[in-house]
Amino acid sequence: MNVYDGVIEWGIKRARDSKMIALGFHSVIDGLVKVDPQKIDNLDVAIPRNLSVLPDSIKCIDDFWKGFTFSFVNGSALQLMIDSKEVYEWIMNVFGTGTVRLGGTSANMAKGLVPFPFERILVYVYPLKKEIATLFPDSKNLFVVGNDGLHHPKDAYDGSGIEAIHWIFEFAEGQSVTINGKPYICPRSNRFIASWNPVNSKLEIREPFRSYTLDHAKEISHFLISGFHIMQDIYPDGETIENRLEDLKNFMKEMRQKHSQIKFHLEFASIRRDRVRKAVEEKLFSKFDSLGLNEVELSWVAKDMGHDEKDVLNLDVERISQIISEIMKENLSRVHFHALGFYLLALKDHDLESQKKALAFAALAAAQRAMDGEINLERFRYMLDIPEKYDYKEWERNGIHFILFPTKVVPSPKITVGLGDTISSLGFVLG
Ligand code: 8BR
Repeated sequence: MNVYDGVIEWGIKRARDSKMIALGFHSVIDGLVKVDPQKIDNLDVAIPRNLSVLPDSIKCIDDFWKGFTFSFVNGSALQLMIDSKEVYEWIMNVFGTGTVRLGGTSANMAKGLVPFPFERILVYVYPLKKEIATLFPDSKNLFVVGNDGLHHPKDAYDGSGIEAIHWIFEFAEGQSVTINGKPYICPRSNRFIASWNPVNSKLEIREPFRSYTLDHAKEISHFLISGFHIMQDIYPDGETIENRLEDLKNFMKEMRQKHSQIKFHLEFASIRRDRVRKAVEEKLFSKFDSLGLNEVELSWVAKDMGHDEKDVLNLDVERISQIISEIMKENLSRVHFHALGFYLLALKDHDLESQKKALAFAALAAAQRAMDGEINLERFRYMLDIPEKYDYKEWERNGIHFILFPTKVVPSPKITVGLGDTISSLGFVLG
């Protein structure tokens, strides 16, 4: 039997039977800037050739250009946080906001889930200003917590302004910039992301969201948490990443006390700061039920554990499954690894049939979204004709069940941003 048989109808029914799904704590405005090299004068900057010489955040304008030229010259994607208000204001003056669109893991997940008949998708947005609220789709099953209960973001915003923005500087293969008097050609279309988000960098769970979710914990079946990649080692007021994660752990504990069946998923994303990443790995992994990550993210986790990151980047499934088994402690009973062409799912004590179908549904959604740019359930069935490149496999090791699930890959995708969020969120909530 084909692993995709009957999956579309199954997924729709499963979504219909759902309860409330909560998404926190990372919704933001993305500002898309298509870089025009003609407008960039000669840059006087030492081009960082590898990651180790890059600043781990942007503290001055020179750091901004270092990140920019690294991405441009090497053709590799990079995200850096902006730590200085002066740099934020400087970018705003020079580039403006660019074309704004909804971004951030939680908002991306919301966008990917609302087209399906889930009853209620609750998303955390702070600060909820007009600019971000109006970017959310007009879906009847999408909610934020307002001062008097649940509303669509457009019916609940409070004032206007942009307090957080993630700039995405896109450049195309073949573009040229002059650096230290010499021309450099961009080898591969790519992007450099510079994020300004001091209001959310502590991953605070603010009111009224906090009280609402605690009061309604019993109605929430799934809670997906992300936004760790914008956190800091030490904050200006002396608080540390470890203190901040303790606060999150306490919140989760309180939620579990009110609703023991609630399931928490951690979406990893690219956490560049070593101390933040290690704190998430050591303090949080074992407190979550489920974890989602891609090959680059798992390669960092592997490196932190003392393993060779290349095994992961080379998609050595045997090594990847060993590494995943090592992180599955305490609550963590599900790890969903996604790469181009296959997912690897590691499970302890789960209903395998629904987990497999959930992966298939997620794969169809990702392929359709890649092809058309937006989810359209009507077009899922066309994805069924795309042949898979891997063979389905299932095996067990040390009490962990592994599923290597072949996915559908669209030859010339319209978009690839946010696909990981779609894959992880659908796989988790439907599974
Ligand atoms: P991240 O957002 O975490 O990087 O995940 C991206 C995922 O999108 C990949 O792991 C892959 O599964 C999926 N994907 C990409 Br990239 N291109 C795709 C394509 N052309 N068709 C289907 N899925 C794709």
